Amino acid sequence: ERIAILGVPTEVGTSEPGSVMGPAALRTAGLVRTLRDLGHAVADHGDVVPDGPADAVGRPAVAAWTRALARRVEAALYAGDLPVVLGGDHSLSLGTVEGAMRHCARTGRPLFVLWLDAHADFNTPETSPSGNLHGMPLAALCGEPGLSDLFADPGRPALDPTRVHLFGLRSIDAGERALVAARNVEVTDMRHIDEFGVVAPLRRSLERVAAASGHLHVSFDIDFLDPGLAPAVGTTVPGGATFREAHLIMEMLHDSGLVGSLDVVELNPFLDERGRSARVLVELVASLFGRRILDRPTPPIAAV
Ligand code: DIR
Ligand code: MN
Ligand code: MN
Ligand code: MN
Repeated sequence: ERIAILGVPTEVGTSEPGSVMGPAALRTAGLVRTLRDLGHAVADHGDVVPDGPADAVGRPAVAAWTRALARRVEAALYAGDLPVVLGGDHSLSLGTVEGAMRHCARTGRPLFVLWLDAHADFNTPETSPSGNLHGMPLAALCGEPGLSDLFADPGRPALDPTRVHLFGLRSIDAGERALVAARNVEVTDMRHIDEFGVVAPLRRSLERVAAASGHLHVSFDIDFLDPGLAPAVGTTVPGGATFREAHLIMEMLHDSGLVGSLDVVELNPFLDERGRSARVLVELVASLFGRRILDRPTPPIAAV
């Protein structure tokens, strides 16, 4: 695999400072070296520079990152690279997904999004209790009103919410709960994982992507993981995924061969314990890119 690393040191979408250091911490924890050791051709393209004034705040600042990142992601995909975007708060996924959508519009492949997160990130300015834009990217991407100024192209087509899979959900605000249901977003919440495990819901999703020859974008918010495992995030929620659950998800994603782009977001190294969370993320990304315990033939999706 040819992998293009893009750092996005932004925290303009959140009120808790520190995730601006996320890309540096992931590099320090050995992400690039680890992927190279797995045999991939990895190019670290450094950090993206926002397309606008460096001291912008609020929505214009988010839009400046979206414009810059969408261009870089689209270019990487066009070049045949698999972009791995290091955050930075989750508002950056506006840019990754806008870039991936432009690429998919060219190739004719449908875009599917797997959103690994404790939260739904489906608030609008009307429903958001915090006003933080990292709680709104999916609503914006799916075309909810009042958010089009965050994109490079305000007239862009919306992401199909029925091709979005929220996975690991355990904190949702009242307004966004109603919206997620009304838009038919696919949801695997923590209770479902407790009852049935991660394999059944993920396999169903992967089969759907495979049947449609889709591009799968994976957006990995570190708060998907249990805070005991990965404490370095501003909005921890108890009862998250274990290492074993997350590890199995990553291995299934690798075996599927369907992942076309990846975000790793919301790592806040200022809240970490001696790099522990950053190292856990590197381990999990390594599994997504083919690290395995024993060599075995890649099982077909249906047999995973
Ligand atoms: C909350 C928290 N739903 C909000 N969202 C977070 O502010 O909209 N998303 N932390 O990752
Ligand atoms: Mn979250
Ligand atoms: Mn967040
Ligand atoms: Mn999130």
